[in-house]
This record gives sequence, structure tokens and C-alpha cells, in this order.
Amino acid sequence: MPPRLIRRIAHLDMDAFYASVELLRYPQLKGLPVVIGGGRRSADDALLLAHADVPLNKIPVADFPRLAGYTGRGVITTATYAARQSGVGSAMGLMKAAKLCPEAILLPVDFTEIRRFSRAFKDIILDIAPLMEDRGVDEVYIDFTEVPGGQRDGGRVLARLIQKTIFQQTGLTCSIGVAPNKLLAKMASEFNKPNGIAIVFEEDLESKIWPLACRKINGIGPKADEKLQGLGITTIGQLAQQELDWLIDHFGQKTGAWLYAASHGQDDRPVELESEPVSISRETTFERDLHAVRDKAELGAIFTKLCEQVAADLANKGYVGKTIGIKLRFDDFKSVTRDQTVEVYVGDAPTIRRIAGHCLKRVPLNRRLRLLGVRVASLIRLQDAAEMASHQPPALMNQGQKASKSIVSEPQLFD
Ligand code: TTP
Ligand code: MG
Ligand code: MG
Repeated sequence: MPPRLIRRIAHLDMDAFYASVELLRYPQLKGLPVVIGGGRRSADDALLLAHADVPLNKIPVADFPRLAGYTGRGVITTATYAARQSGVGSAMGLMKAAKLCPEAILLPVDFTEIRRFSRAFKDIILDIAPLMEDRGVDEVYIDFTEVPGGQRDGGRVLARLIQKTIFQQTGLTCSIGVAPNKLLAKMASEFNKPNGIAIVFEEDLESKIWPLACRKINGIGPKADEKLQGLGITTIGQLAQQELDWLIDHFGQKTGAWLYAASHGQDDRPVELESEPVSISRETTFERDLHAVRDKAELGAIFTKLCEQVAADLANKGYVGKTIGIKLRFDDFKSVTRDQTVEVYVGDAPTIRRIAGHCLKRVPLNRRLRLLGVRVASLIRLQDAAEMASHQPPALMNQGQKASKSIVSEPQLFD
């Protein structure tokens, strides 16, 4: 008989994520206090401008902008572990942080890089353990139960493999908690941060979970915590000592029952697979109804902007698509859609604009417009499309061009 599988759920969270992504670019800052936050400033541009002729990893540490003297209302997005030793951390005002750690290097967030690495580490995990739930930019749940290595040493063997592979392929470290469920795994992933692994079994509840503050339960926010403190409850262990009925009396049926279950380490929520988007679209309702001919310039500009936004959304999410569509709503509130499917996946704004323009020409535009939308569907992941393209003749835009030829006799509208 095969051995009985016990439920093992992992929570993985990247270490000082935004800061760590910057350190990949500037490895000379490794080990130093670095904080990420505020908007992009002239000092950031000046740094790059002054060193335009050297690679980023050769910019001298002494030349980086410091926190000292910061004035403004910016807050810290995150800080390296070296900076955290001075007591600075997420959500703290940069001016306050400047007092605590003036020598810290201050860098802005690069969201494009962040999204790229977010996608990259999740793809690495998916290759090893396919049951992954995306929980935001730097964390996921993973169901280890049936994955090879997921039971060995409580999940430590698989956790180590994932941690090592992410580090080898991206240079980023993460921390992983493995436990009987999501609730405990989420707490466990913090136990040995950074670059740590923590294994929690059901029987560890009393020793490892009960001493923690109630706030460590994901779902107990500042308000609930304040109310619990008012009732004399600060730790999860104290919460676990309360009767179910007492909790329901104070917090209502639903929250009371949930608090009871959580404090006893119970949580049966499944790990939910990442759902792939079906389409990505942007639409806008105009301030006033616009006419296809009289407001041609304005409509054309809005149309182009929508295509750019859709292209940016696709890029950020890492998709391309081959069905491009438009949606129009007229002043009588009737809507029409048109779409066109091309042979090869596209994602860039000019191409989307061109194909959407073809769609537009198939709609009679004699009424004023209230709304315009652009949509890209039949999506696949960008990297899958790249792989497919390498096995196919480059037929990219022929289809779209053919379509455009067949309708050149149509009146030129705001396209
Ligand atoms: P976290 O995982 O909470 O923090 P972290 O990855 O920086 O550090 P840790 O090692 O403790 O996990 O958040 C992930 C990223 O989300 C973080 O790098 C920056 C961003 N973030 C904000 O933008 N605002 C915030 O208030 C927090 C907490 C994080
Ligand atoms: Mg993190
Ligand atoms: Mg996180």
C-alpha cells in the first residue's frame, strides 16, 4: 500500500522583494542598507546620467543617493535586511527613516522589473510544483501534498529545491513555510526570514503558533486586534482558550467561528490554481458624446491611448493575443463589437491599433459615440508564443494586411 499522504501546504514569500530586485542591477550594494520608496527623483536620474558610460554594476557605491537630508512625504515601500537593523521598514515615512538610518541608499521602484521577476519566480515554481496559487507580487501558496519530495522531511526537501532553483535562476532569495494548511504556512514563512525554511506540523501548534501575537493570523487586522486586546487577548494561545460561544457573542457567528478555528490552527481552504485571463481590455466612456467625423482627432487620440493601455496591460501580465476587438456604444446606448483574429500573436500597441482600426471600419458610424473599448483575446503567455514562433515561418502580419486591403474603399473615419 502506498504511504498515506498528509496535507502539506507551502507559503513562499520573496525576501525584501523590491529591494532585492534593485540589488540584482546594483550588486555593489549587497549587504548595505537600501530603502526603496518615494517617487523617482532628480537624484536618481542624475546618478544614471553621471555614469552613462559605465555598466550599472560599476557605479561607485559612494555616488548613490542617500536618505540623509530627505525632505518630502514619501514612504518606504521596503528595505533591505541591513536597513531593517536600524529600525526602518515598510510604510515608514522617508523623513523619519532618514533620521534612523541616514546612510541608507534610497532608490525608486521599477515596476517593470518587479513584474518581470514576479512572473519569473512563479514560472520556476510552476515547473516544479504545478498547484500554485498566486497571492500577489511576491508570494504564492503551493500544494506540496502530491509533489515528489513534498512529504519528505515535512516538505523541507521540496522547499529547498524550489528555494535553490529560484536563487540559481534569478539571484533572488525567498522564505518558505510548510504546514498542514494555508493559515499556518503563511505564518511559518516568516519564521526564518530571510532565505529560510520553516516546517510546521499539527502537533507544533502549541509551541510554535500559540505564543504569537493575534495579528500574525492573516485576516486579523488592526481593528480586530484592538478589540481582542480590549478583551485581554494578545496571543493566539489566549484566543484559543476562549469558548466558541463567547467568541460568537463578541464577534458574531461568522467571525467568531473563524477566530475559533484559526486559533486552533484549522483551515481547509484549497490552494486555488492561477486562473489564466481570457481577454484583456480597456474601455472609456467619454465626457461628452463624440462624433466620428467632427471629433475625429479627439477620438483618434483616445483610440490610440486605449491600444497603448491594452498593450501595457498585456506586457505587464506577460501575454500576447491574436483576436483584437473593439466595442462601441452609441448615444442611443446600443453597443456593437467587432473583432478580427490574426495568424500570429501580437501585443504591441501599433499592431493592436492597426487591427483594431480594421475592426472599426466595419461599423457604420453615423451616430454619436458614448464609449469606445479595445480588447485582446485568444491569449497565451508571451514566452509560449515566443517558443511557438521559433517553430513557425514568420507569417506575422500578413493576415492583418490582407484584411486592410479588402476595406480600403471604406470612408476614412477617425482611424
Ligand atoms: P512583503 O512581502 O510584505 O515585504 P518584502 O518582500 O519587502 O520583505 P519580506 O522579506 O519581509 O517579505 O511585500 C512585498 C513587496 O510589496 C515589497 O518588497 C514592496 C511591496 N510593498 C509595498 O509596496 N507596500 C507595503 O506596505 C508593503 C508591506 C510591501
Ligand atoms: Mg516578501
Ligand atoms: Mg509578501
